[in-house]
Amino acid sequence: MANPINKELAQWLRDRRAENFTRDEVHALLIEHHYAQEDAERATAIAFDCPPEDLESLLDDDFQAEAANQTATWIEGFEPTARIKRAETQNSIPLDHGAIKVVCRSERPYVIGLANVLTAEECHELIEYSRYRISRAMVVSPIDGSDLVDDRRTSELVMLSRGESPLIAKLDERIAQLTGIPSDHGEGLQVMRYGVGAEYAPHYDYFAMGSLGERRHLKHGQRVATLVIYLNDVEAGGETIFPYGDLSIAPQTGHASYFAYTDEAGRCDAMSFHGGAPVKAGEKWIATMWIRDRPYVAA
Ligand SMILES: O=C(O)CCC(=O)C(=O)O
Repeated sequence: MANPINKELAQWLRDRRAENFTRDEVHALLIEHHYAQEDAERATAIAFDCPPEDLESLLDDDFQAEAANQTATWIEGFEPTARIKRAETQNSIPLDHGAIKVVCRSERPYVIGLANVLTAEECHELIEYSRYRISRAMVVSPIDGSDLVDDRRTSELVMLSRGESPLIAKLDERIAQLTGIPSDHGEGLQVMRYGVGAEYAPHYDYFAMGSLGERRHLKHGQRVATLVIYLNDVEAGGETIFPYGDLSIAPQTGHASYFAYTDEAGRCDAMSFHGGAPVKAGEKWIATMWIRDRPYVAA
């Protein structure tokens, strides 16, 4: 997810608009001031495509203070850190299909590598269930929160509903047992295929309050954790990477990476920045579950 637009930048954009700078001039100035291409495009779009009141809202001190202290809220009884306590002290977690094994742990970013989250048969079944339903993956538009095709996410995917088939219902329940978070906090499994060269460039899974588009998604709750389940072995590439933690996890059938990104106060951890590295040979299938801080009802 995108970085917030701070107050100074919002002010500068508003001033340039008031002085009748063109879109191209604003973009060129941002590049001249060493903004990354993608950030310059987003800022230009906010200045020229959003309703003026959206840009104005970024100038509000209370809003900026809230955005700087990015937090998730949670319902009573819910543990905002979303840590898997058992996986910190045990190497094996017995569940309905056998035992899930812990293969690696990182404290910050908080990542747990797991094996046997799904059996090889379940992985195969999930791929075949999804194969003919996938289409180009999208990202959340930072401008209005809608779905957007973006070169930073070049996989194909299908979004499954919670409990939509006996297999999916079983997996939803297994994930809830593993994480300790009720299955209705899950957004539903997304099954994704990456061909050679496809990737998901590093990003945050939590929503940034300072992003006009992402802010709209926060009314359905903040994301607190992600489970990425690998459904096949990938010949080369396709690791899940955590650039700030200098950590990468190679896909293996039935394995998973679990990462959680909120602390006791619900603050989101920028160290959770992560991505799916380009596939170099073969193809990569994964099933991702994004988990919210409260029961999730799709928009
Ligand atoms: O493809 C991967 O390994 C990572 C997927 C990912 O970043 C996500 O689903 O948020």
